[in-house]
Amino acid sequence: MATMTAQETIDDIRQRALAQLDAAATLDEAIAWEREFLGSRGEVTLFLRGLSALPPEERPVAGRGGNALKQELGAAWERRHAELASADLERRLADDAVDVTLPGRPTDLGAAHPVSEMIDELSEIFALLGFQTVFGPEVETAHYNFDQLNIPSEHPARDVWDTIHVDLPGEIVLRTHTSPMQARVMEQTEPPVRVVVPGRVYRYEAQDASHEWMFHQLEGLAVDRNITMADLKGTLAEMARQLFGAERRIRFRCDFFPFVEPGVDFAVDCALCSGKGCRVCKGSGWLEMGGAGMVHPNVLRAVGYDPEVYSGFAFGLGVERLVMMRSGVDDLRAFAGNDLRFLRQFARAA
Ligand code: YSA
Repeated sequence: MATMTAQETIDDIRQRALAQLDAAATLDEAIAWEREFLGSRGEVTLFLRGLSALPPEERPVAGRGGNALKQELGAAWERRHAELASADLERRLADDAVDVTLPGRPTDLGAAHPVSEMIDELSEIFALLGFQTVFGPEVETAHYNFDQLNIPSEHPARDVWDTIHVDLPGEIVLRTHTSPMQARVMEQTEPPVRVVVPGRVYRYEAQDASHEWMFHQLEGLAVDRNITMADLKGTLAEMARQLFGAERRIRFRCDFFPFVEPGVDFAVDCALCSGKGCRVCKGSGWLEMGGAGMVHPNVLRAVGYDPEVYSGFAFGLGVERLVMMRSGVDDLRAFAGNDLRFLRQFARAA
């Protein structure tokens, strides 16, 4: 085959290059085309590099023609590349388009734990009765957990509390009740005092349908001149009326706590069996909600209050038990059991 002249070579490259560029359907193909013809080892580049090997009389024409071809193909590539890039963008926009008219996907919403909800509700009820909500430490000294509550170290009542001790210098415990906050609050406040103290408490205790080793209490304390047992009964009766409704029965019976005189236990009739007797109320028809009483003069004296001038009442309610009686939960262990099926029943609709 006869060798082509420089002009023929240029025409041949132009023809193939333009046809191939026309046929490039994607950006990738256009980029490969540019490498093939205009890249550092592309056909046009190699042609221009080979000019020195041509006979001298052909060089000027071949040089001009080659450079013109390079510019022409470069411009053609810019156009085609822009066309394909814009088509590519259109396609991606169409593919990724969001249909804003579609209904949204529902999100899993969290909800407050039923015990937290009960604490909030109790705080509101007691706020309307003039009580302020305060919080105290869960890791507590034996001084506040026992001594300030008229339970000295040799007192037999100290054994009752199934205490979990913390391995720290001094006698440090996980508080067994919220009552240590009584002394902490009174030490910081002049009477009158009216506080409620919700929070976790811990006891080394066997678990059953109405007992956990970690549970919540809500302590109440009111100290002023002329506070009587009638104030205590009226306050707890009003709380029960607001929580459970007027038809539920409540009961006060004598009980002993070293930090009250006299002391009572406070119960409501069992919601699970309507007072007939079941495993939760242990057949009695009543479930104890808390202990209460008139603050012992020794407790008032220990914080510098004069028991001849001031008197007060206090109570400690079991929060899980209040939820059980209100919502018909028959096993207290469910509250810390982490079963979402149980917890979801309490989630309010958003
Ligand atoms: C008594 C007199 C006062 O002036 C002030 C407070 C008190 C209450 C006292 N500090 C106390 O802790 N009494 S208690 O041991 O009887 O517990 C109070 C309530 O906590 C119980 O009535 C019960 O509702 C709940 N409770 C007790 N042990 C529990 C429990 N709830 C779940 N699991 C346990 N293991």
